[in-house]
Amino acid sequence: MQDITQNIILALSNRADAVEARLDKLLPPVATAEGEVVEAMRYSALGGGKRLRPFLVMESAALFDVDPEQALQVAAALEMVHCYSLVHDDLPAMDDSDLRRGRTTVHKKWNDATAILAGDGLLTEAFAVLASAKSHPDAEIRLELIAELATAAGSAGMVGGQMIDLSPDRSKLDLAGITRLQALKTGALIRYACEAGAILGRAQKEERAALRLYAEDLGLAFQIIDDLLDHEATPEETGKPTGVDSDAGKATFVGQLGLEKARARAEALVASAKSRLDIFSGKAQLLREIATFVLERRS
Ligand code: GRG
Repeated sequence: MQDITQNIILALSNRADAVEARLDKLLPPVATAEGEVVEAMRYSALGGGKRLRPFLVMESAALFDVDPEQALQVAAALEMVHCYSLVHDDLPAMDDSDLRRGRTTVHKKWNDATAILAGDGLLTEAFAVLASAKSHPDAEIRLELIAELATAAGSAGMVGGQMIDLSPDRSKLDLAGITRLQALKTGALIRYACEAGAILGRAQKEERAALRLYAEDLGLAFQIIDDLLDHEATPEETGKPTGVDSDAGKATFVGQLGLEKARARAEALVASAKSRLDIFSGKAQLLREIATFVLERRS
């Protein structure tokens, strides 16, 4: 067991507060008839979540001394895409879940149509947030941020991974198949989070490659821990139903490797993730510590 320091808890909480305030500003309530969908968007985007992806954007950007305001804008856009994916994932046609971040899911609080529209709104408007000059004064950088997020969220990334996850052959996946599915479904946005910092900071090729490798190791470790929590944690801890994947007969890392080996694999991945950051020396300390947090998290 590795120790999570107070330092990382505090840093994560500070960044989360900044993201919350930025999302609140980006998604103001609307008093006219369409205001209901904005309420649903605000409900899903505000007041919850670890804000891990925004943290990764802000800390990878800090490696290159990027203006924190720019990093925050990109972090908020990415969190909007993540929140959209959670709202849609909870729908009856997908995971059919009543609980998310310890609260009633959007389709249960409103209805399916509103949840679909709230997700659509968050996804679409995330790109407007990136297109704003607040993300970066250089339009070429903004274009790269937009293009990379579209790829990470689309069929070559998260949407593709979700499709495989829902396919009838899902239960037959072997370890390589599960690894690929998760690299797309969960890994693509985590990778984007780290590369966004490199894009904002006009990083050297080898610096961006190091962040990509860090993100790939971290994303896989994150997913293995998610599988472990599905077995070991309570809904009170995770804020969502547990035992879901095992009950649905899905092939998971835990199912393939067993609890002990899955844990060992996640530990090895986190150690590898940290070693990818060697070229940044002391500047990457919080990125190393967040990797330990991912390993030890209970939610
Ligand atoms: C609907 C296109 C579409 C995709 C859905 C991300 C996703 C794909 C589904 C979420 C389901 C799930 C439990 C995935 C496992 C890993 C994961 C992404 C967990 C949720 O992310 P956290 O733990 O959540 O970072 P918080 O609430 O902390 O933001």
